[in-house]
Amino acid sequence: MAQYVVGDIQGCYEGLRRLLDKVEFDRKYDKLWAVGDLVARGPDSLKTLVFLHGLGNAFDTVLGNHDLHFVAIQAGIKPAKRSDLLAPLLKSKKSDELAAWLRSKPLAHRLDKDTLISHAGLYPQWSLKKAVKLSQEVQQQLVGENWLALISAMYGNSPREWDKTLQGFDRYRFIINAFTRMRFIHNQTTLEFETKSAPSAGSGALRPWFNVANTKLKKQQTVIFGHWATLMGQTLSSKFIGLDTGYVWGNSMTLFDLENRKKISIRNKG
Ligand SMILES: [Mn+2]
Repeated sequence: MAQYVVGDIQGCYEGLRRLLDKVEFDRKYDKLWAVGDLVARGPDSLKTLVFLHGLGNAFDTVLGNHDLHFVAIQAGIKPAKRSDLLAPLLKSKKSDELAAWLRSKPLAHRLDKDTLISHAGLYPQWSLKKAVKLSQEVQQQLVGENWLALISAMYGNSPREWDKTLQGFDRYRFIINAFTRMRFIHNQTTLEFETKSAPSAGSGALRPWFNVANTKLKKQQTVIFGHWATLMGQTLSSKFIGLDTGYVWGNSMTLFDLENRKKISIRNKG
């Protein structure tokens, strides 16, 4: 039985299938996790979701910003952007069921004692245990009767700093932003959403989240994440495993084999 984590798929069904074929993925024996952003920007979001949903227990995912945004569009809270290429998914009869399925997923998940996956990474003040607890707080809301209010309230950049006394939508918005949109951190604690480029230096006031010291993270622990295509998986640390290698932008899609800790990629032949 092999266990894999795949990077951002973003509706690139054909690439996903080629990557799974390359490792001879067998849904009877193997398990696939995704780091989120299953949909949007690529050509086949509907086919991708139908396929992944159809894998049943052989597949699971954490939520990415594009997955949550699809849930918001599907619920009528946000208008669809043409560049997201979501029209066939939104028109499909399966759209309700697929959105509800995504909504039931966590923001962060511990694959084992020492391995966390989330879409954007781990906020430097949180332990793996804390991350899962905060993810569960939001997940409870997303499957509860007030989910629509939360989906409406999740947009926005503030608060930018974690404070354990945060409550209600401010608390949930920070947790969602940290797990799905984080890249750079300003002055050790402040989420910065404006910069999307790759980090040019690991010092100064603006650092990638994984270059901010996390005293709660144990030596043997690793964080697997996606979201940051311009990184191309380069964190310069074996503790932080970046899997978004920008297939949707013409680069490659990457799968991480949890057993041998190796990355396998395929190129977008565009
Ligand atoms: Mn993303």
